[in-house]
Amino acid sequence: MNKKRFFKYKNLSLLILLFLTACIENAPMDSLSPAGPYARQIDDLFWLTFWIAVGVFFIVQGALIFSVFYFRDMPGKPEPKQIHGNNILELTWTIIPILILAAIAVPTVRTIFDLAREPEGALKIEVIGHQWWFEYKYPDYGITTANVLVIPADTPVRLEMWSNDVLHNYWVPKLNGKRYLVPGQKTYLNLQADSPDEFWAQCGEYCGLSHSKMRGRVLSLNQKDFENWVNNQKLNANKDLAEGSLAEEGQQVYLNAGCTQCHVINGVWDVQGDRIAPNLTHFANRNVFAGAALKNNKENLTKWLANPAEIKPGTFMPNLELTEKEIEALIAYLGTLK
Ligand code: HEC
Ligand SMILES: [Cu+2]
Repeated sequence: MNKKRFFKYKNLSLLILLFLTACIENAPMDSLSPAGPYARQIDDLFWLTFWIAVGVFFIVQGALIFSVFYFRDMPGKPEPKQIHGNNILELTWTIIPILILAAIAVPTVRTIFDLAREPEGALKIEVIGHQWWFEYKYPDYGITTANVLVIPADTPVRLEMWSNDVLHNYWVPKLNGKRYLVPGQKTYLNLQADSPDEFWAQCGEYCGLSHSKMRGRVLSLNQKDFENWVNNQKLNANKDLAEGSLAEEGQQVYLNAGCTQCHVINGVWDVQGDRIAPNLTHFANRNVFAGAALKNNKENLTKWLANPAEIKPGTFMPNLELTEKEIEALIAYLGTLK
């Protein structure tokens, strides 16, 4: 095969590969497999519109192909009758699309209003966007957490959202559409998951260097597990670590290396008011960190504490020039924050 042809085929196969990625099963960001009533409402509307569009496509293309063949020029065939300026035809193909659009508008507007309404008996959770992670507050329980939004399954949740810095956008494809997080203004979004499961979230608005790493998880738990989770989150962090243990050493590093300037661990370093970094009180309970860009394990934490900006360019967590030993101790300490 000559070089030029090879590249042509390579591009084509890349394109096909790209299309095939859309067919992955159980893709976590698939908005076509809704897992709750709000996402399902959107999905229903999508399919209704889609099938109407498919109908229009085949009728229009059919008429086009028919005309091309039926009226094609042939020896001895007279010119077909010209219909330019035919009032009845012009009116027909203007009125039919108007009727189709009007028919689609009714369920569309109804869905928009349905999705915006505050559901009865909803759990209220605040979502605050930061460059580049999501913070969650439960005003009814006095809980502050980050990255993993924990909700009760089969229960409506009302998110009240804003941004701490620039525009962000909260998107959990399997649970609802996108909604902006705006500095100085509140926006609202309803979520509900049918059953206990884990969902992926992503910031949907370009918000700076590490926008692509501003992700999240939504964990829906059954009622009992959710209550246990709430009760555990309300507790302060355990302060009584075994004397001389690596974790205790890590706590000392935490208190002395400047971490407390930005982070809060309830009961260990209580500060009133907001901090610019994720609350770490129950850090070990979360399976991801740094805007869900990383799985919460020793290897990733080592990389993160050694040089955060290498993982998330532009991050506001500085490189604190920690020694290997300090990092090891810190990780042991973070592991006690259940
Ligand atoms: C100047 C502020 C600042 C200081 C000081 C700081 N951090 Fe951070 N830290 C942040 C910010 C901001 C994030 C969130 C970064 C992101 O996800 O983009 C973060 C994230 C983290 C995370 C991940 C938390 C999560 O749930 O995503 C851990 C763990 C962490 N920091 C530990 C530490 C430790 C330990 C120290 C002290 C050695 C420290 N940080 C010092 C600002 C700071
Ligand atoms: Cu963002």
